[in-house]
Amino acid sequence: MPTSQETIKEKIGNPFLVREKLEAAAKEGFTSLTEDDFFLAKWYGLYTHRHEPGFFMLRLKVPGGSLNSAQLKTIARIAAEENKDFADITTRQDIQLHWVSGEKAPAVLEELKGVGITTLGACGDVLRNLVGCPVAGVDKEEYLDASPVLKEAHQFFTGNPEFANLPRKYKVSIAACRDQCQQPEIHCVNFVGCQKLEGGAARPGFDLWLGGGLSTRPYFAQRANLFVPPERVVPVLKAVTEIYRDAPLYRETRSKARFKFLIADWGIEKFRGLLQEKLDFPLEENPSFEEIPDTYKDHVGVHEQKQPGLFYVGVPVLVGRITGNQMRKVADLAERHGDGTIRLTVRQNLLILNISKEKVGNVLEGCEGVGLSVSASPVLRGVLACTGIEFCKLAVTETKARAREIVRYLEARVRLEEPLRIHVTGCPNTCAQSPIAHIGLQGSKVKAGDQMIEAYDVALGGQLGKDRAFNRFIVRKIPAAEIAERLTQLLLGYKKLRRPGELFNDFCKRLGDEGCASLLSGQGSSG
Ligand code: SRM
Ligand code: SF4
Repeated sequence: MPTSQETIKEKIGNPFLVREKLEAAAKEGFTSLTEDDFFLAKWYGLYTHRHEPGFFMLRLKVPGGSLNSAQLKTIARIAAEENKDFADITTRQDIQLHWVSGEKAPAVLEELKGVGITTLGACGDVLRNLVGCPVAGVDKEEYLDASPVLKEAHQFFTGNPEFANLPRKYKVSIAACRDQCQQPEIHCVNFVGCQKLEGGAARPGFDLWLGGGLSTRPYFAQRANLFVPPERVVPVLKAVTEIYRDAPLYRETRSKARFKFLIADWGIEKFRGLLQEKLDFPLEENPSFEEIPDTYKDHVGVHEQKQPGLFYVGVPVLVGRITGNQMRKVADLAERHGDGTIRLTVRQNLLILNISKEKVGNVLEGCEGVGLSVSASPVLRGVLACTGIEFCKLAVTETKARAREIVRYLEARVRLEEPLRIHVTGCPNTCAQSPIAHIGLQGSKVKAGDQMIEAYDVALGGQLGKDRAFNRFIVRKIPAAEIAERLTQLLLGYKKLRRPGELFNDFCKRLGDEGCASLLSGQGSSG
């Protein structure tokens, strides 16, 4: 029995074809569209707002987070003149605009298309924005520059009718840095940079990881023990995607339709067998791949590129929200002092690339001048927040404003040496990737008198790399108004009780859940 969403998709065949209908409907402000049409509008990156009928969120696809200054200026113009003068950088290196009015949506889409930005397949049951390393091509240590492969995969899948109707959203990363900053542990399919050692020679390529995902039932991706050379990434990804697309079981229950469940049910060995059957070249084993420890990788600050004399500047953007003026300034700095190249990161930040040594100061000063200081505190650098109740129909709580408040509160009270990942997510869908945070805050509600008020469940100890672990819920339903103070108590306790050099997660493990809960309640830091 197909789900109702499957029936809607089947009715139209190729959901990308809904565009004509959307354009006609947009002329009268989308009033003729039905709920089914709005479901399909997601294939164009268009979502209705939680509170304001007639206004939309528009998700712009930015493959590998790679933008140029002309594109950022266009986004800034739209944000400033058509919307409410801001945009959000997302955890998949995209940009979301809110307050896009129904009438203006077609013109906005045309304008974006004019500068080479698509929204096609930014949402919907398709391959979502391809996540990559934001310093691909300039990173001194990378195994190879994965940008051409990522671009090829983006071009192959975007708008491709063969892949317009997958069982569910489908997330892929392709990156070849040594830090694995694309977080291959958490996406459905991942091409992870490596080198294969063969008779004393090292061949750069990718290790294939399958079946990661977060939300209410998180899974880490598993290594398939397969080496994929760059020229075979797209054929392998195509075959993997066909297997998922054509598995009927995963269309029966929407909540079980994600790729992670298929891998968990079938196992890697069975999947490898099916993959080999689809390919006309032999798959290669990858026995020499070594997992890396969890390193903090946010690209913030000034870094030397592999190109002699050139630098990139990583700019933290608090909770990913950036104003039209800030976007214009960043675009302008990138143009004047670099070559116009800008990259977005999965940590909701941005980078300006290709700056010569003598211009670095100008870029830092220019950013500072619009409130984008590069020398941010560890909590500001490490915070992520999803959209939350401001616009999101699934939200239980506020997120971005609350995260800002937490950052300011902590900055004034706790001095941390190293960055800390605090991820604030407004419901159990975990769009801010809360299960992998050092401190994950998940929106919930709690009874206060005869009212239900906003609260957060607090989870501690998430990490990536070879000792990967999802964080554990330690205390549930802390009233929202108390959360900043409770976190302050936890972190002051950490500072006081930690052993020399002890990292936050190791400290939490040593203290145990009860000890952490006691610190969170403000009672445990005296010893
Ligand atoms: Fe998400 C749904 C925002 C990354 C798991 N997500 C939504 C929607 C579209 C709400 C809706 O369906 O009505 C949110 C948009 C509200 C709005 O108005 O802005 C939304 N998700 C986001 C973003 C913008 C959060 C952010 O502030 O960065 C991220 C956009 C990424 C992008 O550019 O494509 C975003 N969402 C994620 C991630 C993290 C990731 O991809 O690395 C996850 C967890 C990883 C995963 O998918 O396993 C995630 N979003 C979900 C889910 C739960 C899916 C599931 O399998 O259970 C939903 C709900 C759904 O799909 O039914 C959801
Ligand atoms: Fe919305 Fe929940 Fe995702 Fe936050 S985690 S954007 S509240 S669906």
